[in-house]
Amino acid sequence: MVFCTLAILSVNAASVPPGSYDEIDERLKPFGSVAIAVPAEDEVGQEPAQVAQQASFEKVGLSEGSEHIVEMLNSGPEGSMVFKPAVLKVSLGDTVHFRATDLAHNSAAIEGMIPDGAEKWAGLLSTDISVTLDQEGIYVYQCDPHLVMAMVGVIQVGDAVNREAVYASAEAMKENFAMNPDRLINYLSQL
Ligand SMILES: [Cu+2]
Repeated sequence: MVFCTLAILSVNAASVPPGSYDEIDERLKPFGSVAIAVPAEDEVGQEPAQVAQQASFEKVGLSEGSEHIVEMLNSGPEGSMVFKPAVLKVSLGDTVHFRATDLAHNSAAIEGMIPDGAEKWAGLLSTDISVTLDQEGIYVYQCDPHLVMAMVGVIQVGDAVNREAVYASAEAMKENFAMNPDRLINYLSQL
């Protein structure tokens, strides 16, 4: 039993940062403290998750012009069922044209994830819809039939005045995504 635990620790030791070797050596010295050394495995295991949360994404620039096109697609650079571009930065008063390039998609603003006072939109399936954005802030929208696959998109108009509220909602929304649970957070990171 004791030998078994020690073997696992020595394997882990090969993959931890140099600074951690001393700690593990220290814990392995007295035979009686093997049980104390076990939590170190948990600490090592948590590192990749923490790194992933801090991962940064390339920011998108302000889109030129006052009219912008977002295509509704079955597949794109980020996987299947996507808006393209899924992350857009525009100016106050600009218009976004959602194009039904592929069928069986729509664009619908998500309640609570658009700026205060902004008008919600809800496009029909397989139908183009144009939306004029006349309130500053972040707008998050979805494709109704593919929400479970995280078919969502984000648009920032002017300053992200509702950033905190949108991020809080985005965390809560992960439960709705059976696939691509981090897609929305990744999109928001690009604003
Ligand atoms: Cu869709």
